[in-house]
Amino acid sequence: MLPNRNRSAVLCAGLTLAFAAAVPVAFAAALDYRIELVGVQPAGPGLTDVTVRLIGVRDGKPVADAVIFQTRVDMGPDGMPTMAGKVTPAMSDQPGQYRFRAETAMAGGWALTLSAKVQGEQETVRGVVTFKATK
Ligand SMILES: [Cu+2]
Repeated sequence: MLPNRNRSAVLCAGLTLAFAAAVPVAFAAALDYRIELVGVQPAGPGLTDVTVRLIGVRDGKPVADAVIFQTRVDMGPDGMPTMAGKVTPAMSDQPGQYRFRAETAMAGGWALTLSAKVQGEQETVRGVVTFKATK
């Protein structure tokens, strides 16, 4: 049996190790994925279909089955960050690709911001793609 003093030293070392291991993993997750623009398609007056792809940076492979739980579209790229529209998820036929119908009331530069949960990763993956709406 260890004397009391040594015992707490061992406990401390254990905690430090746990933190050292946890922090790099948490930061690695968000950096390991990237959200890229695949295509932009006008979908009627004031509507634009935007397709993005989620890829693993290390292997360059598309990541399917991610849960995109937060979306925002606004005209930040054209200096109007408060001008926002509704974003509705749409069906995508390609694994690793995610499609959205965005309300784009004005022609010009828009930004689509996404937050995603990837299976098996604790950290939220966030990404922004910019695109031009024609109307
Ligand atoms: Cu605007």
